[in-house]
Amino acid sequence: MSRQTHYRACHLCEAICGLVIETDGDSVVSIKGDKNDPLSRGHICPKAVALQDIHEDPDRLRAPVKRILDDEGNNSWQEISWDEALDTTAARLAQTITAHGVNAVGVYMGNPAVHNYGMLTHQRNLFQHIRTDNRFSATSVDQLPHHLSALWLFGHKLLLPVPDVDHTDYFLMLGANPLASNGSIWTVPDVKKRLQGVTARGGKLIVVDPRRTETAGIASEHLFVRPGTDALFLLALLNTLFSEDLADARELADFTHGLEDVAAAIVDFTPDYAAAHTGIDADVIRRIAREFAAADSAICYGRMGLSTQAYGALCQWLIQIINIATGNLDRRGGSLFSSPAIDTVVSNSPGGLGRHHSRVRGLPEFDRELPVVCLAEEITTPGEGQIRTLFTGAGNPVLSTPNGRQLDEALQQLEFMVSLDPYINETTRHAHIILPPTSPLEHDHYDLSFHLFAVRNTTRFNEAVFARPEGALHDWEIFTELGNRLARLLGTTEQPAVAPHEIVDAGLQIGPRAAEGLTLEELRKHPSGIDLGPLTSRLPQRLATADKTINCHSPEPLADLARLREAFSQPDATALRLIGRRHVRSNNSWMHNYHRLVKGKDRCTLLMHPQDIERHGLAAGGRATLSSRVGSLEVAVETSADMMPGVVSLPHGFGHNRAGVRMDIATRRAGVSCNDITDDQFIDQLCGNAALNGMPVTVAPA
Ligand SMILES: Nc1nc2c(c(=O)[nH]1)N[C@H]1C(S)=C(S)[C@@H](COP(=O)(O)OP(=O)(O)OC[C@H]3O[C@@H](n4cnc5c(=O)[nH]c(N)nc54)[C@H](O)[C@@H]3O)O[C@H]1N2
Ligand SMILES: Nc1nc2c(c(=O)[nH]1)N[C@H]1C(S)=C(S)[C@@H](COP(=O)(O)OP(=O)(O)OC[C@H]3O[C@@H](n4cnc5c(=O)[nH]c(N)nc54)[C@H](O)[C@@H]3O)O[C@H]1N2
Ligand code: SF4
Ligand SMILES: [Mo]
Repeated sequence: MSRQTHYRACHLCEAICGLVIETDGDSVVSIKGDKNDPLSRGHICPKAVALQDIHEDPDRLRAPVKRILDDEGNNSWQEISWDEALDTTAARLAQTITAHGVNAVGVYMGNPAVHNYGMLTHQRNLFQHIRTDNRFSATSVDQLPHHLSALWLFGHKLLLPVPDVDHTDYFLMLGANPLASNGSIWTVPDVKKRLQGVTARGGKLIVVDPRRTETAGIASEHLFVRPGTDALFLLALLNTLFSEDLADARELADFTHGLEDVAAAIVDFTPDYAAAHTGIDADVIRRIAREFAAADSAICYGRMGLSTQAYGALCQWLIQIINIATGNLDRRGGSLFSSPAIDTVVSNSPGGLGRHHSRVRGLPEFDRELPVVCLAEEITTPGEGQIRTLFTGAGNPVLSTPNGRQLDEALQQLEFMVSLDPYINETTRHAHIILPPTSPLEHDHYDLSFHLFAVRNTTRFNEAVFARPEGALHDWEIFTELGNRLARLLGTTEQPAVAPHEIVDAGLQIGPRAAEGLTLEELRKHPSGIDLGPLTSRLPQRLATADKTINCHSPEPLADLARLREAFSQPDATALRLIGRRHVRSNNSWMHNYHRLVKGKDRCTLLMHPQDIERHGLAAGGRATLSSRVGSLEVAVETSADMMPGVVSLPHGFGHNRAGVRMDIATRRAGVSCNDITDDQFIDQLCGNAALNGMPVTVAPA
């Protein structure tokens, strides 16, 4: 019998659900939830089965390819050997570095890199030989503000408190839709049931969102908010807490200071002022502040809608200040720090802001990465430090970063581009060489990122489901092989090939839970995972600040209040603002090539309130031209009374109709790319993070 049962955590999103995968020879027979996983308890979503589809996808590259011009002058791709691919790439990188310096090499790393532990452990085997200032990643179209608030308040970019949903009495959620996303910076498999648990216990879930989302649909209360005004709402909550003497840091008071400075700095941000701009009634704001303060335990949590907007960093900082000022940080049922088996807080640098700036626009680095909104201009603007050669890994910035068309064009100007990616997509089609890794089922798996943000402490390691095909390389091996070839050309030091699982074994044995006998061998005996218990109070020991205190007087966000005051000194005359949306069957830009996930009705539509449809002379089901400063696109209009009037919603990650994309199913259901009209100049000025939400747009009948 060749039937086998395998255990594997799903790496497709942050929920890291345990799976039971039945195989027969080299085929997948079934993929089901693993009831014995102590974190996910058997939960899965419709994307889990796509692991099979990714593995079997005929469009997935199995060997390196190089781009050549065919007889008609069109691009075509030719399979080449690994030696040729790696030697050519190393030679081109070395040439650029020797002729123009390290900053002439740009690097962009995408989201799946964080879900693939070999990429995390081994990318430095390549990047340590490059050491360019021109590093970029999906962080700056995403969670950068979370890292900043963690750095400012807790002393380390990764010290992100986890909402203790299973024990809370009051959950105030802004700009997050976990029923579609399955949770983010909050590893919370089975989130629907957990959120329903809050209200079933008699607690409250309040959702603040310009769209009545799936999550709002199960909430006790939903509040429409005008996009980009949440900072005023959060400030008004804080203002009420201070002015009504409701602030009480409780157990945190012994090691927390600066709250009085915050109180003094925000006296003018009243509920009435917030109401005028947010669309949320002043009395409602006061009531929520009082309810939040009165609850035994409460959570304030905000995600993409709060971080990728013009005041993202300020919003994320205010959220933590609210949690601190009400003593809900580090409290059961509030937001707590996890106790993972491998502590990436210790193995990562704390992070820093503005230690160098981008060459063209002067935007600040964070954690040695520049905001990706300035990638295109760094490629197209001549001068010393201009990017001439680009490495992309597990990313698709043409679809995922603002003003994607501009980047699409800029990439054509590169002298050399190499992509570590299994697909020829909107971005990698510009590469000269594509290096495809093994499929997810062909490598082992440990989640190095998301246990840190999980609602329960657990740990699990899983072996590969299938043996890798002859000659195929894992992501981490490609990094190491390429890095060593480059080292030989540059005369730098080669790295030994230590496998990622060996690093995990060492991490477990020196980790904070080592006393519990955690070793790789032990984890192998428990392929469904090992339970390490609920979240517990960890302060002040867990703080990474020099004096082990929380100083709420953070200069950067406090200074940013002036920008906020200035922006809202006048009523907003913008008629329409654009926001995004996610769907449970989709995942950013790269999971549209699997029939099971994309079948059914078109999801790349512009949601509009019926009033707005009428006001702009459109028809539901008709087509509209959606425009911004940077361009326009044509899209089908879908009527939705769940939209706040004055706000339209379009998902990102579509637009697969660009020439040369080799993803058969995706191109047949191409959709349009929202980021063709999002603006590389519309950013959170404090940190350079993209403001993907709240962009001013216009619509007209197409
Ligand atoms: N199925 C699926 N799951 C995913 C992903 C996916 O693409 N598909 N992507 C993964 C990734 S990379 C991430 S980062 C997470 C994101 O996880 P979430 O942040 O939970 O997901 P979103 O659906 O983007 O939720 C953002 C919400 O913010 C709202 N919003 C927009 N602008 C504003 C505003 O100005 N104020 C307020 N209050 N709300 C606003 C939107 O309407 C939306 O409901 O999801 C992850 N999980
Ligand atoms: N307008 C708008 N734009 C957004 C967002 C939004 O809400 N609205 N969300 C933003 C967010 S939160 C994020 S995280 C970014 C995502 O932005 P990116 O990370 O740039 O884009 P993805 O769509 O995740 O593309 C992932 C790429 O990785 C490849 N890949 C998948 N698995 C692997 C692997 O194991 N190894 C390797 N080497 N490659 C792999 C895929 O083929 C694909 O090319 O998009 C952002 N863009
Ligand atoms: S919720 Fe996320 S981790 Fe769980 S099965 Fe779905 S995609 Fe995989
Ligand atoms: Mo993300």
